[in-house]
Order: sequence, then structure tokens, then C-alpha cells
Amino acid sequence: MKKEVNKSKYWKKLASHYKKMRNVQMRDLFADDAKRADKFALQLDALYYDYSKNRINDKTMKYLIRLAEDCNLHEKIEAMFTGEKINITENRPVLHIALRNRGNTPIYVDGKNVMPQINEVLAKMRDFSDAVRFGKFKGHTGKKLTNIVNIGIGGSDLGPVMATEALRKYWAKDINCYFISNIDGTACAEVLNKINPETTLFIVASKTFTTIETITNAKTCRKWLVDALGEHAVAKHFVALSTNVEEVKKFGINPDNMFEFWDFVGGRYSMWSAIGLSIAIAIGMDNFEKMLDGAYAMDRHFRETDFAHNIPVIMALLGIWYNNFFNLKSYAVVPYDEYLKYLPSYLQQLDMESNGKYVSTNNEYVKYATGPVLFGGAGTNVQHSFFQLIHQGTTIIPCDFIIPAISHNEIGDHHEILLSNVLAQSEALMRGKTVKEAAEELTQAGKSKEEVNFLKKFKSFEGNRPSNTFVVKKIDPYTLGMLVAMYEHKVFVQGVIWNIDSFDQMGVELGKQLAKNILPELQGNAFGEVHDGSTENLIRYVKRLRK
Ligand code: G6Q
Repeated sequence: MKKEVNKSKYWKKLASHYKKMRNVQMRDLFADDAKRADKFALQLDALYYDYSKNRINDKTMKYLIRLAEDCNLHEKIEAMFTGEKINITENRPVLHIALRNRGNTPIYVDGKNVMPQINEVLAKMRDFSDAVRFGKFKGHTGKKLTNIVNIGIGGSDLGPVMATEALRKYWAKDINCYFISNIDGTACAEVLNKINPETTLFIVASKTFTTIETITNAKTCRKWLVDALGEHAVAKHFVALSTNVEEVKKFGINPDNMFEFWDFVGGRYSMWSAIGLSIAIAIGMDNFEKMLDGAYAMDRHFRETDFAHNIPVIMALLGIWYNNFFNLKSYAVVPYDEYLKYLPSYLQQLDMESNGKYVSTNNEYVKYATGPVLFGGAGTNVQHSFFQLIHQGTTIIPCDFIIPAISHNEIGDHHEILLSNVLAQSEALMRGKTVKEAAEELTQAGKSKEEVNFLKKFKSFEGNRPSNTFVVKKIDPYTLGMLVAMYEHKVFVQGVIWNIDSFDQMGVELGKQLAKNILPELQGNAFGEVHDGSTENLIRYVKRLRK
């Protein structure tokens, strides 16, 4: 059995090193070392990762890397890439990396190379997305399908939503994408109100094909289509993305119209698979494959690069440093690109569903913090919402800033203003403004002595707040692939160090089970279950309002 990580040599060394580092000021570290910014930076293709604005020195990095080595990270990475069953609670391999294994080297699961089946589905996606895009696969009444509606939730929704939005500039001119995920009837109604059944393709995306939200939404959409065009229209307007051919048939979708993926692909890691069909139709299969190429480049970097120069490993270790030693329980991801506005929600599932666990792979309750709270939003908008707390709140929230040097919409000086803002944020967070500096500024602005004395604390910033900055040239399919794979691997490394299974999601089950009990109680009269007083009251009150 593996020793608990918080009992390990380098964990203890880090704990005592933290005591020396906790009061160190980053601005002093920069002043003392002219090469700091170069030293704590990495590059892969056009992606530049500056992690110098962190509360680290050489020793911190040395200890963190030794910690990763002691956790057998090398072996664990190899285990993932070679198809070992590292998802131990579900006894499954974890092979999203196979979906973008552009070198096509064999990867075996139970003695069988999975690459041929992956390539087959990619080829089927190419044929179908081309046929839709070029109007060869038409709707029941002979019209071109221009409204693409992905019906799915969680991992069968967030990737397509995020990636299609990120790559909106690459969409075919006449194609529009819509997403229905929430069981709230409003989600269906709002999309159906906007589209014409004759020109709509519904993509039912569900790994299990049993998810209540998706199946209910898909049935509603099917009825809407059949009411308008008749039962025969279904074959031309519905396709399925799933691992479950039986349920797809039961739903009434011809298996010829099904795009398969497999149990070795986790929902939140599935946008590279058939689950990405809406992305492929929107941007074309060539661009979809460029996205896979970008992810593959990151995969090779992750697998082949020593830890000290390995971007996802360094990101993960810095996360551990703050989470487990500084005791910081959240972090923010802030892309300065409007097209990446859904990236934080996507990463929220990736990170929080993967590493929000308190049972270790030793089948014991962990005695250290695991996954942090991740939140974020697009800059500059969030500078006007939660940034106040990031600058002057009583907790410290490390930030990831993501910056494209070139915008897809270079209008006037918009992009330079945007860039100046993000660069200023990371500078301000690091440097801060002392009370003395604040007082001087107020004096220069002509404030009276009393005003200066009163305002100087409010106007000061303690600074020393960490951030990472990622610069790319432009958000294109390749770059997006790199960025998403980078975060996937960061999450993986943290899971290895915390010794948890990052690939199950048992935590979402209990609520689903209880909802099944409550549904008949809402629909009928009797209480079948004994609930707590609060839940019973709420059920009664809601029912009274609905009468
Ligand atoms: C992701 C989770 C979860 C899943 C949804 C939808 O890793 O497993 O978010 O993607 O619950 O599941 P189906 O694709 O089976 O409908």
C-alpha cells in the first residue's frame, strides 16, 4: 500500500520550507534576480507559460519536483498512456489520449489495439460532417441542415459548448449551433422557438444513453420534429453519440446514425471523440483534426519532458503548493478572449469532478486537502465583478491568465486595451501598492492631510498574490487543443499526488437517486419515502403552489 503523501519526506520538507516562504515578497524576488522571469518560464510551440509571479524559489521547485517523483508520477503517466486500468473504482483504462494519438501507435486494452476503432469513427465523423456541411446529407424535405442542436449534459455538453464557442470564427457561414442540456423545459423551449424543423439536425450526445435530462430533452425534441414532419423524418434529423447501441435503438435512432465511443473515454474527457461531432460540423473535420493535433503535441510534451520543463506538471505542482501548504482553497481561470468565455465552466467540471474526492486509492479517507474550487470568467468583464476580492480580499486566489497576442477581431485599439488590462492585472497582483505609495499618490492628487490619512489604507494593495500567464498567438483549433490537454494533464498530476481516482464521479450519484424518489411524490399524492422535515415541507409547499 502506498504511504500517505502527507507523511512523505518531501511533503514534510515543503511544510517547513513554506514557513520560510510564506512572508517572502515576490517583488523582492524579482529585484534580487534579474533572470527570474526567464528562469520560471516554459514554452511549447507558440504557447508561452510564465510562472515567475508565484511565491516560489529554486528550492520550492526542487522539492515539489521531488515530491512528484516520489509519487511515482513517471510510472503513472506511462500507465495512463499504455492503457492500464487506472480508473480503479470503475476498473477502466483512461484513454482520451488515444483519441488524439496522431502518431497512430498501437494502444492496447485487454490485448486489443484500440486505434483502428478510433480511426474508423474519426473517418465516419469526417464523412458525415462533410455531408452535412456541403448539403449532401439533407433533411426529410430536401433542405440543407443548418441548425445543429447538441442535446447532452455534463461531459456530453460542456466540451462541445466551450469548443464551438472558442472556435466560432471557424464556423461554416450557414451553420448555427445550439445546445440543450438542462432538464428545465426553458432550455428546450428557447432553442426550439428559434429553429425550423426542416433544417435542424439533433445530435443526442450521451455516453450511457440513460441520463434523464438528455433522454427527456431528446424525447421532447423528437416529438416536436415528428409533429411537424412525421415519424419518417427522424432518420434524417436525429443522430446519436453513445457507447450504448441498445439504448440508442430503443430510443428509435438507427445504429447507422450512431457514432460510437467507448468506456475508456470519460465524459468530461470526451470532446475529442464522437462527442465532438457538433464541433466537427461547425468548424469542419480538418479543423477538428487540428485540434486533435494540438492536444497530441501537449500529450507528447507531457509524456516525454522532464518534470522541471513540463508545463502541466509545473502547473499541477504550483496548485499543490498553494492548496496544501498555503491552505488556499480556490483558484481562478481568466481568459482574456471573449471566445473563451465558456472555458472556465468547462474547466470547472474537468477539475472539480475529477479531483473533488475525499477517499484515496488506498480506500482511506484522505487527511489533506484535494481539489480546489475553480471559478472564472472572461476578462475584462470579471475585473468588474470578482477581482475586488482577488486584489484586497482576506483570502488569496491564485489566477491563471490566458492571453492571445492576436485577436480574431482586431478592431481599432480594442485588443491592445484588452492586453494592457491583463498584463496590468498580473503586475498589480504581484507588486501591490504599499500604504506609503498610496499616501504619496493621494498627496500628489491634492488631497488634504486628513483625507490622505483616512484613505491611504483603503487605497493600498498588499500584493504578493500569485498568477500564471499563458500567452498564445491566436485562439485557433491547434492552440485550443493544446490548452485543453494541458489542463487535463494538470488535473491528472494532482490526482496522482493526492492519490485519488480522478476518473470516476460517484459524488453526483446520491442526488440523482433521491430525485427518483421525490419525482413520484411531486406527481402524486403520497409520500413514498421518509424525508427530513425540511424536505417534506418543501415538497408540500411546491405542490401547493403548483395546484
Ligand atoms: C463526466 C461525467 C458526466 C457525464 C454526464 C452525462 O465525466 O461522467 O458529466 O458526462 O452525466 O452522461 P451521459 O453522457 O452518459 O449522458
